[in-house]
Amino acid sequence: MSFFPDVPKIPYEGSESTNPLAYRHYNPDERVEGRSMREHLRFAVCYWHTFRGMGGDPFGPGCAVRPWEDGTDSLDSALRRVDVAFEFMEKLGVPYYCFHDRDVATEGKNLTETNKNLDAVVKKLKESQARTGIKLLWGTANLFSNARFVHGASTSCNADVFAYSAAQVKKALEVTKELGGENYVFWGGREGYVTLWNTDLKRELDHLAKFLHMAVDYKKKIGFTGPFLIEPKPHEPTSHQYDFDCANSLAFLRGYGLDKEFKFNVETNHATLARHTMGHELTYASINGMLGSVDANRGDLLLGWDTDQFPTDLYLTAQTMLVILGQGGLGAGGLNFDAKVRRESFEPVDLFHAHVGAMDAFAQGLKIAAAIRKDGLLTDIVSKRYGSWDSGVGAEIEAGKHDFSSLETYMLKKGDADKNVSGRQEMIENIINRYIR
Ligand code: XLS
Ligand code: NI
Ligand code: NI
Repeated sequence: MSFFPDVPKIPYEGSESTNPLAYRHYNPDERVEGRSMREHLRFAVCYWHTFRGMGGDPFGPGCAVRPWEDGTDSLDSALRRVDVAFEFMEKLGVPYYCFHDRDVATEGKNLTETNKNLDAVVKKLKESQARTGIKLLWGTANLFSNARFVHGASTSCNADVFAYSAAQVKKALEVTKELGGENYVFWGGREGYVTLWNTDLKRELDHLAKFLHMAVDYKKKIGFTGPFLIEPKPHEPTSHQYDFDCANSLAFLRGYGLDKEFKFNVETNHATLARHTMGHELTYASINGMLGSVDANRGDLLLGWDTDQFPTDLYLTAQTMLVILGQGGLGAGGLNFDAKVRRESFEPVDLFHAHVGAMDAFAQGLKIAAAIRKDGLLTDIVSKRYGSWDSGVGAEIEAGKHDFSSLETYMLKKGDADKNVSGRQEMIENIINRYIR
């Protein structure tokens, strides 16, 4: 039985194609900088938006047409969704997927029953992976939807909720390992606060760190070898989320002795919610050796929330791929489309249009980034801009040969600093435009 009878396997047809359900740039075996596009991009479909999203918003319930849904949250429908998901991913030709425990299986009336439901679906996921070759990029636990997490999970004022969360993440880790998941993600969810008047900030941060230390201990105990990834987000649903952005999260991890055990999963829309560009967040993570994976989406700059749109902007994808190529790839990480079709795009085929366009935008971004790197123009401009540090007093400062007194002597003798040169921003932007095609 087919759930998408009208959609064939998406072919690669080249840049001249006008077929909306064909790749114009994503040619998995095509080599760029000595590696296939498949290896560079490591695309993942996210289970929660693509197979659980119905298009609801604060003003109305979901109205997506999903003929395979029977309106229940039964185990039967969870198992049917696995078939939907794998048909979709096979047709797309995507190598990975990501999930939260509660996306794939429904909660039971207690933790024992909930774990049993999860095991039943995991069995089917495992079989489907073996049959199709599609793999799990990362797993995670939903510690935010159920009412018990109203005050947070590991940062809840209710110690029992901390305990429940520990049990849930323990299970999610086991399941991720069972499915050969290549990473495990921690997104803060409700780990933050809405008002400081009722919040013991220090105690909550201590608890968050304690929880992450326990997760690291358990990871080692069961021999899960994939990276642990923190996914920063500044707010939503809380007013202030503890993993605010990469810089803030790195300070937290270092402060609690956790920085060697974690990297980041950087999400575009979270970067912009923190009033950073994605380029900033990626670069900050990368220069600190912390860039592990990417939640590839985009926000709507006119709206102030996590709209999770599919990425189609070539400046964004090119800049993202520049940082990724610059650090020699994402290792075990990948590009996860943490993105949802608009409420107005309610037909099943829209799920294909969304992914095909986003994959193509990244494939094109990869080619653009590789062309920029090959010419070396941009790196030349930047290294020339810092040329004063390559010799003379600059090189001496970098080598630790100066202090305030010696620099005063130097400048008193010289009288004034050398003249500055232009930053040439407009010229550089024009150069970048030459590559965007
Ligand atoms: C929410 C997050 C979430 C994580 C996984 O804003 O992006 O979807 O990626 O928990
Ligand atoms: Ni995300
Ligand atoms: Ni998000």
